[in-house]
This record gives sequence, C-alpha cells and structure tokens, in this order.
Amino acid sequence: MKNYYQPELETMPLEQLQKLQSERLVKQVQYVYDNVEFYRDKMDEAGVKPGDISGIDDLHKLPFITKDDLRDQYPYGLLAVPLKDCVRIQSTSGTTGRRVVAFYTQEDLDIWEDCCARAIVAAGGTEEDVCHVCYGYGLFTGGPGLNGGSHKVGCLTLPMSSGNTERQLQFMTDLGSTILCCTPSYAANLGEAVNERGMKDQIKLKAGIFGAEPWTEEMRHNIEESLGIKAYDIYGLTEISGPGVSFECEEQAGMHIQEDHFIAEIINPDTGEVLPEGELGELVFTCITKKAFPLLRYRTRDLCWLTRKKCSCGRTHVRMMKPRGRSDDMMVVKGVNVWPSQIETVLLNQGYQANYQIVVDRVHNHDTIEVQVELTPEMAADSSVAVEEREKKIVSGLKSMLGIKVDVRVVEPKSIARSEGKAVRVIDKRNLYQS
Ligand code: DLL
Repeated sequence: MKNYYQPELETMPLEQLQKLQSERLVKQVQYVYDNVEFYRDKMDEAGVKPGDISGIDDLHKLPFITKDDLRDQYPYGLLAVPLKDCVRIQSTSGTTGRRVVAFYTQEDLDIWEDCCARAIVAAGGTEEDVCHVCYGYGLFTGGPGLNGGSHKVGCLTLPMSSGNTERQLQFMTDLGSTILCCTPSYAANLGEAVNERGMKDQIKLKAGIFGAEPWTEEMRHNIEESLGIKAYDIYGLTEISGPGVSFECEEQAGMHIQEDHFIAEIINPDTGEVLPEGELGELVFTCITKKAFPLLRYRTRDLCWLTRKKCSCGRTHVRMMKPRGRSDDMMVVKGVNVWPSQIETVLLNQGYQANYQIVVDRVHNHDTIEVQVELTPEMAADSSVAVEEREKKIVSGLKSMLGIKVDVRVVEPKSIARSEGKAVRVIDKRNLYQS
C-alpha cells in the first residue's frame, strides 16, 4: 500500500483525531526538549516542562517561535538529529539577512511527499495523469515537493521547473499534461500564452495545483477559464516542510490542514492569545511528526481563519481559508490598512488580468499609492472606451474597497514585467521596515 493513501487518517472522527494529535504532541515535546538546546532553554525560561504537556489542550503553555528565532539559530541551532541523519535541505527565498534553512531526514521527506501526494489525489490525480511541475526546483520547496508527491501517486512527472514558456507549452501539448503545478501568477501567464497562440484545444489539462503566493477567487476564475481546468489552492511554508501543509479538495472552499502531522492555532498577532474557530488571526503551526527540524508553535505571520464545518468530501481535517495577507505585509497607506488582494479583487472584477503593480511612496510626509494595471488585448483594441474613463472607474472601485484615493495608471498590454515565480506586486519605496 502506498504510504500517503491513508483515508482513515484524513477522514477520522474529530475525537479520534485529537487523541492522535495529543499522543503525538506529548512525544514530540519530550523529543524536542531532549534534543534541541534552544527549545530546552526557551521552555525553561517560560517555566514549562515536557511533563506539563499532556495533550493538545496544553499546547497554549508552550512559547512561540518566530522567524527571528530561526534566523538567530541559523544554520544548525534547531537541528534535532545528528547531521549524518539528514538527507536534504531546502531554503526560503529571503532576500535580506540570513536565510532560513530547513533540514529533512528521509522519513521527513517521505511525510512531506505524502502530504503533496494527498493534494494531488484531492485534485483528482491518479497514476493515469501527466503531472507538469513548473514550480522552481532547487532550494525552493515548490518543485521538489510536488515532484515527490507526483511520484508517490504514480503520475508521469514532468520536472519542468519555472520559466521558458515556449518549452512549457511544447511539452504540455506533446506529452499531454493533465495536471499543472505552479504559482497562480505563472498559471495566469501560461493561460494568456495558450490563448494568444490559439492553442486551447491542443492542451489536455484538467486540473491545476497553485500556491506559494496569495491569489483571489477572481484570479482562480480567470485561470480556470483560460486553461479550461479546475484550479486548486495549495499552501505551505519551508519552515514547516513546504507545499502540502494544507490543500483544497473538490469543494474549493478552504484548504484542509494535514492534522495528523500539523496542529494549527489562530492567535491574535498583537497579544498571542488563542482565538476561537472562525476568527481572523495569525496562523501558528506545531509539527508533531517531524524529526530533523521540528518546530513547535511557529508563527507564520499569515492571517486567516479556520473552520471545522463538515466538508462534503469526507475529510475531517480542519480547513483554513485563503490567507487574507500577512501580519507583516499589510501596508498602512494614508493611515489605512491595505491588503494587495483587495486591490486585485477590484481590478479583476473590472475585467483586468492579474498584471498589475502597486507603487507606494511618501512625498513631503504624505503617502502616495499608485496602481499600474495593464489593459487586456481586447480592451486595447476597443477604442469606444477612453483610457481616462477606465482609470476613473478603477479609482472609484478602489475608493469604495479601501476608503482612500488611489492613483491609477492604465498601461499597454505586456508592459509590466512577467514573473516566472512569485510575482512582485508591491513596490514600497517608503522603506518603513528598514532598521
Ligand atoms: O511558498 C511553499 C509552497 C510551494 C506552497 C508551492 C505552495 C506551493 P515559502 O517560500 O517558504 O514556501 O513561502 C511561504 O508563502 O507563509 C505564505 O505567506 C505564502 N503562501 C504559500 N502558499 C500560499 C497560498 C512556499 N496558497 C509563504 N496562498 C507562506 C497564500 C501562500 N499564500
């Protein structure tokens, strides 16, 4: 039997699931305390002993761990096994300061790939499928994670990596790719390219597994239309393993968190208080099966909410809603909280594609915010609507969404640089976070 194929773990009644989590947590806390000096010191400082944790109800007693802790402990400070037992590292794409490096034993890799395999199965994947992986390979977890999951499911795996759209399209048509795995922004680019070339009837894609960056329902709709597929969201982060920490099922209504491996909490990002189900707050994860790099109560900075409402797919694992943003990437512009996803919603609702850029600046102590958005080729060809009129309409949509005046510049199709990985949506020239 394949490892990942454990429907009894994905559909377990809640009481049984929580019992399993409690057993795993108790063992894990002792394991981490015994093997990682950093945790031992941190727990001692907080006055918590492993014996104080007798189940998931005691989780809140443990101290949080943050990205700063990870950076401070770089590279080996959080390792819980001898280096000789590790077989892989992956790393975040952090552009400043020290990177975060995550370590994996062979067992950790197996579990991570199982999680990705579950995501592929939830998107309808079987050994009959051709799985086209154009997440980046290398230190980034996207390519290796989905690649491993695809092997486990038994799909024919195309390890394309990102970029080179012509080659992607050629393999996609020649080999009959049926499942596409990449960032949603690259999926949108591919959709655009397919339609420009009039190739839609030559592709056999049926599903896409898109994540690694925030994307809206409007963007999902556009991708589904342009590629003729069902688009599934997948979430994860390097620190916790990579993609597959949670993923959507056919309901496309929130991502099931793999609760036999990860315990999720939502906290108030300012006070650290644990919030009840349904409230928006910061997502925190505790790994209960990882061996090499086992994080307890790791603060993700992602803002979302959870629901245990019954899902028609039969999975009982809690669902997280699409992240609303990050507690650290929310922008305060003219004193107002602005999430890039709100701006995207307005643009896509008005028929634009997700080809836009937000430029924030501060001039004479006043914030300025400008949204540059590309016309679609159809809009560019339609001379009946003046550009000024289009800009006015977006300004008004943004005003009612955000409550502030945003400058808008509509630009020619293809004039904003395309991304092959995560899109750079925001250019904040204010450098508010520089120390
Ligand atoms: O992006 C892992 C991944 C690869 C997930 C491929 C899904 C698919 P990192 O580079 O460490 O890992 O970035 C993690 O990206 O904390 C979120 O802020 C964001 N993120 C990841 N998936 C989603 C998603 C990978 N589906 C950070 N929706 C996370 C919104 C996401 N944001």
